[in-house]
Amino acid sequence: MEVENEYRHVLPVPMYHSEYNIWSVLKNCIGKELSKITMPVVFNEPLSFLQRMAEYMEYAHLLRIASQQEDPMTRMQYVIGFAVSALASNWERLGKPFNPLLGETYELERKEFKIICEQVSHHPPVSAFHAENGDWVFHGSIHPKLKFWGKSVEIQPKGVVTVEFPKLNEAYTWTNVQCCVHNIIVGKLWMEQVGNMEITSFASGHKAQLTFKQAGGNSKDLHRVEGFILDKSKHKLKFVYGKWTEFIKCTDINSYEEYVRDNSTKFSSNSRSKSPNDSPSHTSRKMLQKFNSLKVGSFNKSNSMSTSESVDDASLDLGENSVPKSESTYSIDIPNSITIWQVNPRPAQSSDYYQFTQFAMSLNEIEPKMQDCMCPTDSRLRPDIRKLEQGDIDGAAVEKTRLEEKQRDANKSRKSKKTAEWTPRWFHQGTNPYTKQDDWEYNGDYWKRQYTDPDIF
Ligand code: CLR
Repeated sequence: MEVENEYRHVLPVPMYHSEYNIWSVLKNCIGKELSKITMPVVFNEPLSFLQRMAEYMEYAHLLRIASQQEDPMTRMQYVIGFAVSALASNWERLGKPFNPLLGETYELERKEFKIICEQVSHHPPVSAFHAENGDWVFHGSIHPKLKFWGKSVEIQPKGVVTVEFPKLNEAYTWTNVQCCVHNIIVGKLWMEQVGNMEITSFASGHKAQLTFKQAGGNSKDLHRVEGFILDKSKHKLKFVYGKWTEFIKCTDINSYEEYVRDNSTKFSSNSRSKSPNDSPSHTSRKMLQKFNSLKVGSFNKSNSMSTSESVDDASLDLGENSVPKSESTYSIDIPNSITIWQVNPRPAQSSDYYQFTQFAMSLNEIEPKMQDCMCPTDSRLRPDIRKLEQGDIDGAAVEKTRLEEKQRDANKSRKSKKTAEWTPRWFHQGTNPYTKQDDWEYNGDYWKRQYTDPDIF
């Protein structure tokens, strides 16, 4: 883990808490492609999406630990830890990062990693990244697709991410789960990560099938993640569980089965439904039946070992526009578990600073050593983000508009001159060798620091 003391602890000034209601903007946008909507800068946080992507790296030490393990299953455990930990900084972060400008870049070099990100396409918005540290490589691209449903916004981070351990000739890939922002019209905004994540190891054939549960009114499931590690013949090897906001643990299948048998009450949907069938032993039996009938080959909804019997009837219980609370009394702690990942606590001042983590606080800092070698397209040099960070909201808005117009003009003149389309400088389009999906490949040149600067700011 980083010695974070070296870096900035807070932003220059606390955030401005606006009274502005997001619905007043979005009600005119139903059905529109959200990436094309200009949102008032008061909804922004002073980071670009490229910087937000670099937040995946906060727990990069897990990749180092993974690369040091002898056994492929243990490596998989730490890769799972890394994949889930990468989402933790999203908790309560409801500010909108700035859309990166075409050609914008962001670099970050720390003890455990260095990463380079580039905005490789504007419409549709695609951000590519490549991180490494000798023993591992982590790369991918993200094309966030926002769907606006009225009461909620659904964000699908399209694109595949890959971890490679070159010395071991091993690669893992997965796709990030959906993110859902609730209470757009009324109530307090809140966010959850939902869906299935399948992490595949191409060398061993191991797979991790994880389910990020929908709170859907059942507060017990809020932020919960659980699933299994399977070998190549779909045999369950380990049970993995936790919350993407807090921790990930791992235990063996026997301990898990025993725990389900002995703790049926914890696994039942609590006292809400009072049907005669809901006696603990009945629930326990049902849970085991369900467990035994799990079809692990195909990855469908019923594949996840639900810790609640029914989410549907539970949803009646929650006030429509409230935020589900995590039940602190409810904790699964299965014997023989090991903790793979544990979240760093948020800094005390976090709520005055866009709910930033300590790591996020440092991302827009221009460190002294960067002064004379920084790439001229680096997000840290964006004047609109800098102004928002300094609390100058009007100034930020002016700069944001200017930059967006400048980008539009550059686009137009490229089109009229019939010069070639924009080509990204550090990535080129290719095919992911493992999944065969479209992907962006790093050309390896960024850190040579020979920058020809397109003037984008
Ligand atoms: C979630 C984790 C994914 C990558 C990813 C892509 C887009 C991000 C999303 C993450 C988090 C939430 C996000 C979103 C873009 C806009 C949205 C930052 C990082 C914010 C909360 C939008 C708020 C405004 C709406 C209410 C209109 O792997």
